[in-house]
Amino acid sequence: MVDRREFLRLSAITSAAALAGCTSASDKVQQDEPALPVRVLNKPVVVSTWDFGKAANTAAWSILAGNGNALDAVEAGARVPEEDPTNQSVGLGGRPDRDGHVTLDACIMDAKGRCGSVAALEHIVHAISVARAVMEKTPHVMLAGDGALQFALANGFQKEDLLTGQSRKEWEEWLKTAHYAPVVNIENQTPGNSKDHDTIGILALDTAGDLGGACTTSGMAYKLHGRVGDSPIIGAGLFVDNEVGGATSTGVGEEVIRIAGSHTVVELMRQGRTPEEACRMALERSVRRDPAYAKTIQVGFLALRRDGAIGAYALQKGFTYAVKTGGREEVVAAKHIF
Ligand code: SD4
Repeated sequence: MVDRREFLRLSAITSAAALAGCTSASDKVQQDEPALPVRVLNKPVVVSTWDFGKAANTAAWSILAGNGNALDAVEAGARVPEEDPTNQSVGLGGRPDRDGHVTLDACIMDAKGRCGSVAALEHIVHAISVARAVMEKTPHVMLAGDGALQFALANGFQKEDLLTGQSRKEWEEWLKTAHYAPVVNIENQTPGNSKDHDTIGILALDTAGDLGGACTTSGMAYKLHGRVGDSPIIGAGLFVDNEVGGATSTGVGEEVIRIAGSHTVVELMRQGRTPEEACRMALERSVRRDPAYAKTIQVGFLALRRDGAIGAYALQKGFTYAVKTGGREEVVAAKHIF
């Protein structure tokens, strides 16, 4: 309950703020003074999770550099690992579930807050483009399983076998010792080895100042059939708010869903946190929630603020992200909590 004195005090603050004209959310972001050093980049800029994000950034850059829009750029970027059969956690060549099905999760979001998503989609290489078609051609946000496949086929996508010889071989090897429960943390088997963590989350800021984001994965290897991770869930694996910034995640999706990860990162940036602080503070929620569990899993967040500032943080060592802008192209190792 607000007493009369407190009410008058709040009213005075509100009127002073109104007189000063400082009510716009975008103004707040522009006025933010980062507490931690952040890289302030020129537009356009694209950032992606993991080392292989570099190739994705190159594809996205070819669109951004020609004044193309962020949505087209992130889709083009996400398609690169999707069609790479040597990448075993995204698209073609992805590791299957415990029953041998390669099932893909993907989502995409644009500057207007429009979004589309597919979950547990089989047989289609470019899940990200199906997600975009859901956004643009249906009144829905998310299609799952066979319905997503039927929608893709009806929209001209080709049906393909996504299980490559290498992924089949590894899965058959895994089956020799597999218990009924999926190996939840298989991605963390060799800490520090980035090849074991391969969801791509990609965020771009175009020359018009608009943001876009995409996230695509074959999910946790040897998961239960039907398992859906964070990557196709708007607010978990990806969130974009043009007034603030965008965020995306990689790692154990169950934990990212529990803390509504990417949305949490964006909301922390809205409150004035730098991208790096926002990523770290979101992870600290997981640590407070279950410290012992948090020590055993990997989760990484990557964020791009609407002014081009970027930041990332992970629970464990080994999370990297790729940055590309006019004068700069590099892969950066994220800070980590443990
Ligand atoms: C998932 N977040 O399906 C994904 C997997 C991942 O690095 O990001 N791996 O839970």
